[in-house]
Amino acid sequence: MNHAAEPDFEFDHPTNTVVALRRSIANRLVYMVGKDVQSATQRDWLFAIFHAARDRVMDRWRETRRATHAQDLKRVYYLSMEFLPGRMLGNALMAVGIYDETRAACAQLGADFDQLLDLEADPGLGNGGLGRLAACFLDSMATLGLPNMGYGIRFDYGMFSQRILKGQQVEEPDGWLEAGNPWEIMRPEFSYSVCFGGRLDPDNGGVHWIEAEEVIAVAYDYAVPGYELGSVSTLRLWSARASHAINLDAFNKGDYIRAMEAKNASENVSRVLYPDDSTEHGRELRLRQEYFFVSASLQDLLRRFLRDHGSLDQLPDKVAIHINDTHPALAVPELMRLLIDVHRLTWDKAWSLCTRIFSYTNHTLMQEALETWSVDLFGRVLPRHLRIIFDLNAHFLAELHARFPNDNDLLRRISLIDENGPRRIRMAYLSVLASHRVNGVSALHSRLMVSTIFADFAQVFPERFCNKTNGITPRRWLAQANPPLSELIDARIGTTWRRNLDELGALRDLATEPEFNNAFQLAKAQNKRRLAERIARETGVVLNPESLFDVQVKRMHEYKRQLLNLLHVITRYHQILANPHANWMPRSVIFAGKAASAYYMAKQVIRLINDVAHVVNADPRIGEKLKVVFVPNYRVSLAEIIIPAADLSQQISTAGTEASGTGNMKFALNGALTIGTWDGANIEIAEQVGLDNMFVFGLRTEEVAAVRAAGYRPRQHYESNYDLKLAIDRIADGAFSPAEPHRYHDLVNALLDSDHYLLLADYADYVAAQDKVDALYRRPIEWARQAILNVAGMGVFSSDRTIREYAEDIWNVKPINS
Ligand code: 26V
Repeated sequence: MNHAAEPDFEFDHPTNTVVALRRSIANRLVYMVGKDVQSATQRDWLFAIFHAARDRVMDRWRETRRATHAQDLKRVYYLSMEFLPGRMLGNALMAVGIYDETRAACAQLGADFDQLLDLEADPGLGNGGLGRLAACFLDSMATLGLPNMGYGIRFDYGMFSQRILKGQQVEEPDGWLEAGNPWEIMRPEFSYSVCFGGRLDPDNGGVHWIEAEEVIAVAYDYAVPGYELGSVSTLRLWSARASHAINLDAFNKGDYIRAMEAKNASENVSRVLYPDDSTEHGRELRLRQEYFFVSASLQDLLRRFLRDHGSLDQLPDKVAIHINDTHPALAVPELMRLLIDVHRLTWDKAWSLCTRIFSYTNHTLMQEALETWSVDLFGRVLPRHLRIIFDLNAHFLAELHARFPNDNDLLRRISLIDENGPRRIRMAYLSVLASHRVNGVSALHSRLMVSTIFADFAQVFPERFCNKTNGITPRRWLAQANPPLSELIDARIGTTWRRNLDELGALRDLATEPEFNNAFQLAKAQNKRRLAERIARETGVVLNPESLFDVQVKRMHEYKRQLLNLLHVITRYHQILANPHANWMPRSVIFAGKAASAYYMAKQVIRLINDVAHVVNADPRIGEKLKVVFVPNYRVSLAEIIIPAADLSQQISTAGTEASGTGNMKFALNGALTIGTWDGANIEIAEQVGLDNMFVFGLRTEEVAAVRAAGYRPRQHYESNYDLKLAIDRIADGAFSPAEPHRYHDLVNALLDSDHYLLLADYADYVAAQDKVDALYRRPIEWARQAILNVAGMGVFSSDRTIREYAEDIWNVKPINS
């Protein structure tokens, strides 16, 4: 029934005054939550405010959908296994422009607004940079008014929450939905059947998929409000429900409990996020998750398209599908299946549509992180898709053979099926083959991409490959996370930098103006006090807010070299002990990050950081000259507190390994100086802010390759560098683990025998760069000047710039005309 057509269907559009907000919150508390001022818990208040805020997004949400439909605009569908949107309430209130008004309304109602904001669960539906990038992109697409929808999985349990027990990481489940979620809207009318297993029917040419198990995907929608409600996008997450067909059989036989077990098993598909940012080979549930959300998303977008358009010919004019890393690459065979088996298109027609619709972003060059699936497993779970991939490969290799008749090795190398050993499907190759554009995420990464993992494809399809340097949303990462600095900037250059970040360039002229320079230092000091209080509360470690805050926060990975940072910490400790009365610049070294639960080396590094922190922080000879702390459970909401408080940003991956990094951008935007290698987007940051305003050190990509080619011997560095040898010897002899002296035996041996990421080769230059950091920090005005120049140079790293480039060069989509 279409209520909107009925003459008496009237409703009140909410207004945004403090009085109106106060009434809305009270109404929502009474009529939605079912409480009143006397009985309301903190959570009740939070929900009431949430609903009042959502009411103010609804009109624009409906209007966005109506206008996209009425203008028949091309849409982007952003397929991603991971989204890390962060808390939604503060962001929504700022997008609507009622943050201060809502705080005032709460004060009048006697509710503590700031405390309530901190109560919201932080949706951890991702591992790290890749998921957070997807969230920044949705924010930018909404702000720019680009018609789009994000598709992903509504995991019941997101990224594990991390506790530190006796110095070690302990993982605990993150039941972020357990207390209910006031922002999501269940849309059971959008439910789709997704099938697994079964077999192909030989009687029907072997292409009919029969006897499969069925799971139902149910849509849950999240409004993504753009800044000043530019438009409101939708993030649609799929949750698995058992199909009734499964249960009925057992139920009818009287076995209710068995029926319920089957129900649970099939709903497991959306139960939990894989907490590995590496690919887990051969994990069937992961394959099912990928197919589950891709199939539901494609059925949903085809339904929407066919509702509005007669013929599938127009599909590429109205639909762009983006594959965020290879996790959604099953979209390729799934779209082929839907077009051929369901919509009865010919193979050639279907393939020609696919290659105009798909685009793909590669996010890592690490061999071990490139997704492949065993042909055996794949064939058991998705027999029809395996057949499609084989047929695709046959077509592709036949064409190639015609183009390069004498190069049989090329065919072997480039095949979608890796035949070295038990056969595996190469998902990255499948993604490249189907996409009209393939991009890397920084200039260096994109260059390396076409010279290494996709070198053969770059020969065959040179026009497909391009670069789209990552970006971050200034709304969350400056306006929301850093009120003191935002207010300062607003007062001097106005407020429109939030949607045009290049305006920060105007701060260059203020860098040496004493009043601004000083106010900038005060803003940083305020953020440092806020962080110090938080760290004291959570860990008991008391930091001096006047010390240099030296920060490395990111996933724990050997290639990110948290251990190199720690080697410098140990060296500094020894140097202070050797020379206690020298004029040391006090430093607080802050770490945070999760290790994949099965990643032994990464977990050892966490433990060593905590052991070193324990020894250093308790040493009375050190006092405030050096403090070390590991802050547990790094996540978006913690990043929003840590990043604005940093003086120094550590971006120290081995050159050629960090595809881009986005934390590096967040720190610089918040006025930290970077100590970093010539890697990922660090290089482009240096180009924008100037090499003089950054501490660059270490081997470059080509030098890393040369050192390895010449037969790298880490022991040479160990033996010839006194400080380095001392640091490693102390780890090895149990100085930081006296109860268990050999605790770090494996770590030390890995360093001395192989040191795959060249920590020892970069150590001396890193320590020298750290000495320059101290020297500059002794000159606070000069330090602040350089930090301001960093902020001023960050315009290009707005995700708005990134998304405009995707829209023009990849998706060919235009904004809503409003
Ligand atoms: C996984 C693994 C697993 C095995 C060991 C090495 C390794 C390295 C990276 C990964 C992550 C794969 C995908 C990913 O999250 N990439 C990240 O994407 C960000 C957004 O583009 C980018 O800023 C990060 O540099 C990149 O690591």
